[in-house]
Amino acid sequence: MDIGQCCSVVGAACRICMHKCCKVMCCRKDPPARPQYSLVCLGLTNAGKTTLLQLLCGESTDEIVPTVGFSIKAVPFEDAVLNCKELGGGDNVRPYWDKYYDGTEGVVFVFNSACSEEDLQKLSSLLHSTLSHLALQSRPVLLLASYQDQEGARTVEQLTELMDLERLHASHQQYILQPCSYKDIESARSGFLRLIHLLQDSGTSEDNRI
Ligand SMILES: Nc1nc2c(ncn2[C@@H]2O[C@H](COP(=O)(O)OP(=O)(O)O)[C@@H](O)[C@H]2O)c(=O)[nH]1
Ligand SMILES: [Mg+2]
Repeated sequence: MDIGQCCSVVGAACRICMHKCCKVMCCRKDPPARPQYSLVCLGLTNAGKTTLLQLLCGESTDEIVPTVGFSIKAVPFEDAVLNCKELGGGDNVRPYWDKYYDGTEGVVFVFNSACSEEDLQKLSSLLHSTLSHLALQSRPVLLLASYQDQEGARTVEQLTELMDLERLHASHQQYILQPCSYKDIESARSGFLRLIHLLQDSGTSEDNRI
């Protein structure tokens, strides 16, 4: 084989290789789109909302400052991305919560499950009055009973009774009651996964894929 023939064989081999590489690159599929859902994350100041959302995102909680107004966090899960709008929980902010309900597909309500009896009664009233709003009535709800690391934290059975949660069933509101704490973030995560199933069943996010 002379030099000319040798060059044309090498050239042909290169062309075949390039063709194969291009084919592999063009046919590589994007990862499947994950639906995203818009949630409001509610609860009193110091309930642990920011802490839980940051831990779920794998972020440090060393420098958490009180949430002023609201903040939005995209929390990624395997099957969905939850855009959580955390609203400040102070007395001066709660009257304006309903201004932020537009487009809400689900609700996360975080509370201190080790609080005093009196505070729990107040929390219960706040929960029921909040969920009776027209924009939230038919939305699935995740109740995160946080502070389970504290002495006196209530169980699911105690909270169901003390917070009169059967009323939610009676009004056909789907809810999940999930005990957790900042030391047990996996429990919080499993609550969110159950919420994602409810959101998928309600099928609201079809046009919302990312
Ligand atoms: N013991 C305990 N403390 C918590 C828990 N979650 C949050 N905290 C603490 O409560 C304080 C307020 O938390 P933060 O996330 O800012 O509450 P937010 O106002 O609801 O956003 C912080 O000092 C947190 O470290 C928990 O599950 N157990
Ligand atoms: Mg906060």
